[in-house]
Amino acid sequence: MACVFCQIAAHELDARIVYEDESAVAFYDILQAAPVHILVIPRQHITGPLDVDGTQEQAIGHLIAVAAHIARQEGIAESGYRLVTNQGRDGGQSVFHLHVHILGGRRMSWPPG
Ligand code: DGP
Repeated sequence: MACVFCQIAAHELDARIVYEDESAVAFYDILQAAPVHILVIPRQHITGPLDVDGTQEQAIGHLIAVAAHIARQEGIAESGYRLVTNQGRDGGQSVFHLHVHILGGRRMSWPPG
């Protein structure tokens, strides 16, 4: 079966998409861990941060820029937000298509659990 995030990017699976361009898509996480919890993904299927190579650096940097755009759009730029990318079992990764979580709308604690 195709990757669930590839399916969302292709509009084959429903999601609350808040941003998209030629290389990135952003949509609300189905498990809301904060009042604003949005995932930014590259359209290209990359399994996780461990699989990023030199040719993809610009696309990965773009995800951070998209996150800043979305933070302004969603009204959390001033209050602040957290970006999280999980890798593998100990990182807590559950979907194996690279994604950046944008978490905001409440004060985040540190260290994360
Ligand atoms: P991670 O654990 O870092 O791999 O985060 C994956 C996130 O993806 C998790 O918070 C739940 C979310 N997720 C999983 N399946 C779907 C889905 O079908 N739609 C949406 N919107 N989010 C999903």
